[in-house]
Amino acid sequence: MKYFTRNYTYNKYDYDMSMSREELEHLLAEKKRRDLSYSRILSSMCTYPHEVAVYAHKLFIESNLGDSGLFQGTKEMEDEVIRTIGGLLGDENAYGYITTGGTESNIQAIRAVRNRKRKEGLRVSDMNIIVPETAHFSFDKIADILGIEVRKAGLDQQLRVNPDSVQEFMDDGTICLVGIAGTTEFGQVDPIRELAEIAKEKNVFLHVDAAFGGFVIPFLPDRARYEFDFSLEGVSSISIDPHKMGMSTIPAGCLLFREESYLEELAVPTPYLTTKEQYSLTGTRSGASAAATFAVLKYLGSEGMKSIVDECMRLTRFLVDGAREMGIEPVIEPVMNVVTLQLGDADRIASALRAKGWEVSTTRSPKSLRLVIMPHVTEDMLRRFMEDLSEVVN
Ligand code: 0PR
Repeated sequence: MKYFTRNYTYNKYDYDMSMSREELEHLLAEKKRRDLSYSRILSSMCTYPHEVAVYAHKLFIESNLGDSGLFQGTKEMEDEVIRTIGGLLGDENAYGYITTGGTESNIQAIRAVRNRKRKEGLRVSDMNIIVPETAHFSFDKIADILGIEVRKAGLDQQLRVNPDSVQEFMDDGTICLVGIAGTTEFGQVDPIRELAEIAKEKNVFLHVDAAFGGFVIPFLPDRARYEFDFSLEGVSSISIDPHKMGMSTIPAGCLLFREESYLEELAVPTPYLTTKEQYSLTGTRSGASAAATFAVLKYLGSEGMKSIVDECMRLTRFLVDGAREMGIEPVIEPVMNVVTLQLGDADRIASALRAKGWEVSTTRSPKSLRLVIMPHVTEDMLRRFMEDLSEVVN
């Protein structure tokens, strides 16, 4: 609009004046330069989405699964994604939907059990769930939002939840146990089989948080060592995130229940929409990331996913071997592509590495330097990283 551009003075917070397309692109490019590039990031559980994910995302950019009757093609893709991921996790007849990520999936899983137990007559204020000490902070949000107590069970030497500690915390108010397949800080897998047995015996719901590990464990050569999915009878629900190791676009999580009735616990009537009820936490919901997830699964197939995990694991070992040559041991032998290095002064080393341009993180207990070897990490990147690491530790 000429009228505005004539008197235009650049003020980033002034929304009364419009900007020319050229000025806008310039401003966006400037902002983009302020973002970090993944080529220096060793702390994130996200990565560049796969190229086919970006293509599908753009193609379905306006699609809204919140009113899925309007977007039947997208809905078909979501249904197929649920079947495919269910199949990957030992039950292609699992029920669920594509969430915004691990946080929503965890909230919704616990909300479904809470609703069921409330119907059965238990008071919410008397309910508790038991999570490992290593649980993601989404469980602190759950305590707050759902108003139930979250108890944190202790760990064994390998930083897996200790089933005895879980049992000690259980009482008549325990509505759910949580196990983690791929802990945020250490990439460790809890003894899900043992938790599943306790859950079955005590008739308690078991939720498995596989937000990170769900797209890793099924593709590991020694996957049989890490039973975590619906093939264990006691497992009731699983969260698994396409926007982490699934290489989809953000936001894409996935929540699956073994029994449809738990999904129904989440339903609210939606009188003026094309569908009768809705079970997602958000109303309007990205169809684009559902399409992106569909695209990655179709295009890569399990062979393609396996080769991505293989490469991440090769680089994980490359990093651990390099660290050992410097006399640094990992906290646990990595199960998946998360490396934690024992360093007395991990915080100082992390800031020295940041000063050299590396984004790294540290763990709380035990304190260590934490590196996530996502698909954007290359051997060359790790060589340069290790040179800098050896400088800062010496
Ligand atoms: N469950 C587990 C085991 C997780 O690791 C995470 C996130 C969640 C649930 C929650 O998932 P959403 O963040 O999708 O809701 N773990 C990382 C974290 O919060 C995610 C992350 C991603 C961290 C990118 C840093 C980063 O740059 O620590």
